[in-house]
Amino acid sequence: MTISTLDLAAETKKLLSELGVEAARYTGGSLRVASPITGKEIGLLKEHSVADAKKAIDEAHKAFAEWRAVPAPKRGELVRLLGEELRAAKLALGRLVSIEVGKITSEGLGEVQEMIDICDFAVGLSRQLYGLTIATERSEHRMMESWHPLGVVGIISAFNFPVAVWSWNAALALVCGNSTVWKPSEKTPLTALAVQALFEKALKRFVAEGGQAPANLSTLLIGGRDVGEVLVDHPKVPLVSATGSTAMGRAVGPRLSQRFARAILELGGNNAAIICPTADLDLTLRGVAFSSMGTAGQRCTTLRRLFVHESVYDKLVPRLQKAYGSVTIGNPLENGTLVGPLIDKAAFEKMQSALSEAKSAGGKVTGGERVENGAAGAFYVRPALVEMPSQTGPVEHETFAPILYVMKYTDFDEVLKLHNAVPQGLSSSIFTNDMREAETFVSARGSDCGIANVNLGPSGAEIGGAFGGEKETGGGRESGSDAWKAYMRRTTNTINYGKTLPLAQGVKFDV
Ligand code: UN1
Repeated sequence: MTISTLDLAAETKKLLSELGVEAARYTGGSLRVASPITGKEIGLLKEHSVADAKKAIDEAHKAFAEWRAVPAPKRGELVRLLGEELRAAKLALGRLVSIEVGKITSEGLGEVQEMIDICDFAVGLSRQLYGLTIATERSEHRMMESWHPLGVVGIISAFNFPVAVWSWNAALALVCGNSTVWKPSEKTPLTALAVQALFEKALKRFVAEGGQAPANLSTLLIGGRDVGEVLVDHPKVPLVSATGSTAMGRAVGPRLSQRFARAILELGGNNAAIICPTADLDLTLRGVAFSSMGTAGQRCTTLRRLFVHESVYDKLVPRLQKAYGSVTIGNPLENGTLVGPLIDKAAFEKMQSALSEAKSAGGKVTGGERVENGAAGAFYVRPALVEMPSQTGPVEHETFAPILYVMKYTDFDEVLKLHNAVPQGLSSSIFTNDMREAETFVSARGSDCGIANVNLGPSGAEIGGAFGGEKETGGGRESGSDAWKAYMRRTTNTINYGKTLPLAQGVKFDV
């Protein structure tokens, strides 16, 4: 079937109904959603007002007051049920992600798998919210830390991982005893409606099984910037986790710190890979191809800068050019497609202007042109490989599109400096079989990013590790490891079980 004859509005309707969303939620509203696959409308959503957003936060705050009293392993049971709902809905939700974002089928399903994985992780965590017991200098005293629920957690997510990023935050926030209020991207609210319906289903089962859960534990706000701003400025929201551009983070960060609220910021990346003389070039080719062209270059972790040692440059770069020239671009719902559409026209225009800047800076561009396939409002492109004489101009910025800037290097220490010389610090990788290079790259004087990999690309992280980056990437950490601590407040408790009152530091104060 050609793209222009696909009826995605009908399929979206069918999927949403299967996922438990009523048609009234996505018809007759003012927020128009189009599928990037066809460029055609698939939903018209009703938007929440600023007043609705304030009310939702007040309600969420009441829910928090009850939920924090439920024992953490019981809270975990709700997240376990959410994981079960997601397992049962994986095919439908994965397909909806593909339709709304334009991801290829395996990536749409992979996004839902990422949600299931974080639910499993959070369930285990619900019995492991440990504090320390610390040696005290006073006799007959005990000192310990406790971790307590924090409050309403605001979640602002981007179009490119429209549901997984919610789950990284919500699964942890919920087992940690918080309520959540979610504002998804205006470009991808349909998948958010579906996830909300699945959450409500899990909640119903939880209550039917005798679980204690308040209403409004997890709520969804559909709307634009004004609604997001309510989350950012509201005194009853002690933590906002926001994923998006560095420009967004620059606006959100200071507003949160102004009122001493916490921020988890996941902002732009400008991720690089260094290809060393001993790299396994077959493996490198596959790692680079997936990281740079996968998801049509629209991951925060997408590979955007490639430094290739001069001794392997002429072996690797022609092979990469061949892969760029032959990769299957088109309908992401079809088997065999590897590169789907860009999210919209604005993304296409930004890509074109980055490419013309690169040309003016001396770049040699292969690919990057629009691939026409009869769908006027959809934007398919051939991924672009740009050989650059140096790291200048557009190479220093994140363009959310499949552009890979390739640069030749000679000296390892020099390339490490170049690697770290951009303002962003999300993800990074090195391809080498030289143990000194590999270890140096992951050492303190190596990559300055939050994620540093050896012999795999910078994208496609699993949920068990903490996810996030440094510098203009914002410093936040989500998902695995001890990222849960950001969703709780720590108290230090000292308990005197003796009959005297020794003071710390030997202070005497006898009255
Ligand atoms: C993002 O692009 O916002 O590591 C997140 C990855 C995915 C998550 C990306 N697991 O590429």
